[in-house]
Amino acid sequence: MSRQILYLARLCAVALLSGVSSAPTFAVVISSATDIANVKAPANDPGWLNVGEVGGGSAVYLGRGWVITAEHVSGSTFSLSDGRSFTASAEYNYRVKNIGKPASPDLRMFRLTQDPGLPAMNIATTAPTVGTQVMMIGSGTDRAPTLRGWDLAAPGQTVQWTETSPLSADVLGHHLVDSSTKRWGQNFVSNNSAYRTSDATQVFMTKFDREGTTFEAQATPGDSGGGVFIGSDDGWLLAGIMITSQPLVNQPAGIVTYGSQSAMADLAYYRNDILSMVNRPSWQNRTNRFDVNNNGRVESRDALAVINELIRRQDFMDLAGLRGDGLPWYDVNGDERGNPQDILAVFGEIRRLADLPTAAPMAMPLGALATVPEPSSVLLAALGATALLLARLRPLRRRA
Ligand SMILES: [Ca+2]
Ligand SMILES: [Ca+2]
Ligand SMILES: [Ca+2]
Repeated sequence: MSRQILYLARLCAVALLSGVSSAPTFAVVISSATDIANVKAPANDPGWLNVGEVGGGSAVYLGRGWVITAEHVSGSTFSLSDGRSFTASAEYNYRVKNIGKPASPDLRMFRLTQDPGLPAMNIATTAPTVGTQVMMIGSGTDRAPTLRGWDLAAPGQTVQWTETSPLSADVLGHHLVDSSTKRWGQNFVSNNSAYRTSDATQVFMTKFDREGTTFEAQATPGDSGGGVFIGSDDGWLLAGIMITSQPLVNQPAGIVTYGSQSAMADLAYYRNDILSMVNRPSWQNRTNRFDVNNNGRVESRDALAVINELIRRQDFMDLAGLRGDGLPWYDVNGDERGNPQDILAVFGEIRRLADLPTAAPMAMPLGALATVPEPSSVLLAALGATALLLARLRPLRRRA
């Protein structure tokens, strides 16, 4: 089954049943008869509140404003189970990359325009081994309470499914219903991390067993993007993102069966790529760090944008926080501060582009700035302004 089917099935279910269902809240299904404990944060909580909903699927808040979900889950509003919603920035979307493969995995990241004030997740550094216990949190479709059975017959090549009494059935499971609930469940890793061609994703798997963990869990439509956590000596680690389920051969839609598997993107495999984005300076232009005003060119007005903002503030800028869409990319050198170093970096790039044989600007003594030969008088004036600015801001910095 393609990875899209989970999500599409959920969309279809929502579309078909929107007239009768209450608004979908946030679900793995679990095998136990009651789930009173599973629809709220577990006592030993790996990050319950960090798992939210986006579009028709789930998503996990990573930290520094970044959220990760399955690529086939669309949507740009990240809703938390505490009732708060956050908007995704249009300027920070990222498709996670496979190592050494042209195809991209079923993982995407986006950044919020506001800080939700949630703790950062620690991502596992190695794939969980077979037998590792995991906790799965997602907002997938609920199951009906009644245990059902199916007889399997294989006339010709196609396995035929016929619903029957669970007492004599080949396969046991449940019907899925139209509602969904955010829920946590458990399982053991059943398959080691491996590249799954159908999803172009490095995954590990769990198997939904009737005699499994206390709260044996299986991903259902809507769980895509949900979090899979493992315990460690250093506390909980985010090890996977649910991307699909792997049902039995020829299994009908709308049911969940024991023996099916859930597939999770193995985040240890993608860890460096994910963290390179999370830890990236948020005010540095990813396309071209010297292009402060993002007009596609590097020119003196990029430096002037920084100069003007420093003059306006009469202080250096703290650029460690989230950046609103459309604002200039002030942090040229990526130190999460806005200061004259950013201005000098732009000038250095302008000189490099003009192919002038001068020393690196960052290494120049500040007193020499105004005397460096420049291709334009505007640039020269800007350099003078920078030197003045430096003189004005220095006492401020000493005071701070
Ligand atoms: Ca299992
Ligand atoms: Ca520019
Ligand atoms: Ca900077």
